[in-house]
Amino acid sequence: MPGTMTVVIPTFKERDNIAEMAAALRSMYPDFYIVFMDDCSGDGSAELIRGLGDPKTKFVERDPDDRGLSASIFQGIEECGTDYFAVMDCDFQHPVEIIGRMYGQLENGSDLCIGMRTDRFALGFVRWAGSWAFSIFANLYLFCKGRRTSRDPMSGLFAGKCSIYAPVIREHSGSMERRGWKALLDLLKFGPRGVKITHEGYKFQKRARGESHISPRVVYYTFRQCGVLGRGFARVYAFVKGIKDV
Ligand SMILES: Nc1nc2c(ncn2[C@@H]2O[C@H](COP(=O)(O)OP(=O)(O)OP(=O)(O)O)[C@@H](O)[C@H]2O)c(=O)[nH]1
Ligand SMILES: [Mg+2]
Repeated sequence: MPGTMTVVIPTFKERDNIAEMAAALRSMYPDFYIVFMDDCSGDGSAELIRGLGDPKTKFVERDPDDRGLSASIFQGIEECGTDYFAVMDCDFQHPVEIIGRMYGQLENGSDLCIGMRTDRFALGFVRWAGSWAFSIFANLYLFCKGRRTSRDPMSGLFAGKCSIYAPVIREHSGSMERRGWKALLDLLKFGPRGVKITHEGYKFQKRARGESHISPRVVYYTFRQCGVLGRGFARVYAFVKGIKDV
């Protein structure tokens, strides 16, 4: 896949959103590649996408032994083969228009462009507070490690240069939290320090259709990404919530 951008979309049981997402991206970005990285949904999403007959839109059924939201994203970035990648959710919480703005930033010399949520409070107090606290904790960890921080290190919307981040994933895959949800945090943690990072603000929407897959495990895996202290918190959290590490 030469040139331009691949939009990498991790999916799990997104049948109600997936065809509309493919259509929205295609009408706005005729030249971009789209790849849905699916974790054994078995809900008919594959047939919907293959039925479109669009040679630039792929549906990848992932290895059931390597399941995980971050693992799906890492595989998508490693395999896409275009100059740039963008990662976004399939439930329309991320506005499709922002992909073009992030592409513009990469074309203007940015190495990593992070979608920054400007209205996290819209998701309710508990998730706002959790996201805020995790962002501070993660940035402190990145800072202490001498890594680049971000105004939204918990974001699931970001774009970057494959030539920089595909090798980072290849080299550090074994140390990354592949079953976790915060792929960006691992890219900041293991990525080079001297890169140009930019941010694009956006309003976080409510999920369009279908059900959220968020669970206490997200908190557990995110803690595990934040060093010795984070892993300690993860153990306590897992004990309190009765989470067994599988
Ligand atoms: N490949 C893969 N994708 C997943 C997995 N879990 C969730 N996803 C996808 O990741 C994206 C984000 O998941 P959501 O369930 O929307 O989680 P969220 O946006 O953090 O939470 P909400 O705000 O409640 O929607 C969606 O496109 C999901 O389909 C998984 O285990 N594997
Ligand atoms: Mg969502």
